[in-house]
Amino acid sequence: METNRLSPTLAATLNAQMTNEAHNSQIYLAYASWADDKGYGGIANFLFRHANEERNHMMKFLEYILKRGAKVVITEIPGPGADPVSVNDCFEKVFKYEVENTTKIYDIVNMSMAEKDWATWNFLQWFVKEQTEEETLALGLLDKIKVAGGENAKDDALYVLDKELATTPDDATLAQDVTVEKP
Ligand code: OFO
Repeated sequence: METNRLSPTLAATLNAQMTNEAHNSQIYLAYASWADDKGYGGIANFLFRHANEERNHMMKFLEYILKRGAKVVITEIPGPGADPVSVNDCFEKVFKYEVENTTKIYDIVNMSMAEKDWATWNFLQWFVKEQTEEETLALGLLDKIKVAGGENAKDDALYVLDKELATTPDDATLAQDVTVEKP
């Protein structure tokens, strides 16, 4: 009896996305280690927390594939690439990777819609929202570093930014959660 509820194409794509999320976790881990090595403990703390988030995303894909009766395929995880060259470069890269991941999620949403696999479509909506949040967060970080002077940010501005990031929450407020009283 056939118990697999995912098409071969979707199963392969969801497996690839699972590895992608693990790859993103490696990137955050590498950038966090770079930041810590440079003396930015607050930025490192923020990035280490995000490495965990990406790892959680990986687990969500893994569980979903299993729960739909398909096979999970664990492969090697690609390396994170070169270290950032500055705090500004670090945040620009974080934003770029988040946008790239959003595009990947949207592609799978399109595939699930084309297949009329509404369970997968529904599962992916969590990630659509999550990516909106993460892009908002990354954009907020880019704004902060821009205000601090971007590539030319001075040590005292970076010191303040570093302190702030140690306690910056993991989640950004989404536009749909804003009210007149709480803009
Ligand atoms: Fe997995 O959330 Fe961003 O990339």
